Amino acid sequence: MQKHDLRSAIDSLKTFSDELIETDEEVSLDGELTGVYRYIGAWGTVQRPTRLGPAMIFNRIKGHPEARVLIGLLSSRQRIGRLLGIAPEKLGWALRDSVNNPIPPITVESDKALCQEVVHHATDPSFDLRKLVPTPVSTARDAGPYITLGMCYASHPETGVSDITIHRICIQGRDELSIFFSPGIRHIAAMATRANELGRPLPVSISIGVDPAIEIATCFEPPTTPFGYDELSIAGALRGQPVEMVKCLTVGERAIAHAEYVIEGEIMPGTLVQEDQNNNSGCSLPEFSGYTGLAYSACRLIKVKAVTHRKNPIMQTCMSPSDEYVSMVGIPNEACIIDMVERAMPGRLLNAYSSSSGGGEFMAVLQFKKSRDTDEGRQRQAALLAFAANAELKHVFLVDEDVDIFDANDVLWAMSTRYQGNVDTIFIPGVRCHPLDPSQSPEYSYMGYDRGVTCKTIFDCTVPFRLKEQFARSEFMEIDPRRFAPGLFPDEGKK
Ligand SMILES: [Mn+2]
Repeated sequence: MQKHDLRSAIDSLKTFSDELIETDEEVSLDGELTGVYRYIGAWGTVQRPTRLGPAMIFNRIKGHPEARVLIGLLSSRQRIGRLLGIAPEKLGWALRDSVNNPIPPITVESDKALCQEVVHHATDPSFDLRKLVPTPVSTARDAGPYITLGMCYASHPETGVSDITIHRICIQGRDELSIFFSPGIRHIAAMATRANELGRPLPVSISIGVDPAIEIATCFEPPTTPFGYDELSIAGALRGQPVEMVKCLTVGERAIAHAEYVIEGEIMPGTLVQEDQNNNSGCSLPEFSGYTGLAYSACRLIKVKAVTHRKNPIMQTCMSPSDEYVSMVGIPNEACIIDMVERAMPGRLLNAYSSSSGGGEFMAVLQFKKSRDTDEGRQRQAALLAFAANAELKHVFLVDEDVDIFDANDVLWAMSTRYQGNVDTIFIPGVRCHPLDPSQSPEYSYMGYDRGVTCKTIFDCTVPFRLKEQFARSEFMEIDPRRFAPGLFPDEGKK
């Protein structure tokens, strides 16, 4: 089934019995919706107990009679595979191919853009983001309602090159948003900085509720997608057709034409916002690390000019510590690692997994095949390349071809029987990584490192090539089990 927007993606999920549930029970956006979904299908680094489960649509939202809210669309690797028509274990490879064969977005006329079916201008005195966009507050400590799946699109004020990225966006007032740019390498941040130097606002569109190919492509980072690479071209390649965009009505930028909601606005020069200015909670929201982030004192301010949306819009949201974030960030990270290692040493890396345990960022499992004695040690070179591909990677686990990298038990089995701590651990201390891991802090390290500086570590759980024969797993007779238990294997093809 061809997916071109959120609704066609939802329809395609309805053809599976286990991927989507709906409820007509009224739900509050004030912590209740996320509290429910934690038990339904959040997974990832979310507080236990939680589970891997279906996506969920809430049909009745307290205070928002017109809207529905979808959560967890991408909160399962199997579901993403089904949405994109790709085997779940091959997603990293498919994304890597898409990066190398980009299809740029195109612009369609306004009358073909479903996102502009209904238009609200901020000049209208009754305009209020808090009423127009049903945005969850995920916990009582949050700074406010957060738009967690807003595709921010902006262009450089001088060169005109465009970029799309998901940022942490908090509703601050009737027509004001704060946007958090993590310090360093973010491309829209660089555009906003240049516009600020020129004393100009930077037009930005925030598209919410889009084709899932767009949501995953949006999460690519440099060096795989350097400054000037429009990540929407990756979505075009994944879909085999260009993403359709439309000119915004009130600012000089484009938005995703079939989005459920589009917020049009400008990142203002010379204005910084305290993220928790409305409640002084000191917190932002639960982050992918599984911990709540600190409120940032110097967010940029977006002055909103308009909200446009489809008729009966579907708000889409995610919980940052859920498997939705793991997949959206982790699968592009896998593509980056695969691309880097394949360029350097083709044919040896069998697969890569940015695991749930690390929130898709901190931990990767690399499956490496040693075929000759000169491959010994090359697996560690592959780990170094993985660190180069993803600056926020902290731990690399190296395993052999007979280990299931998606099964944490199997990876820890390899660590239990193919790893000696003093022989197979490689420390790379004092490298800048990610401040959202609380162990990457000056208080934690006796070395006195800055926040976000860490010891990157390689855990080499591969068998030394010369000892390979001594490490063969016990083999069982190869049998087709379906004859004996047909009900247990309904969907699996013959091996
Ligand atoms: Mn970029």
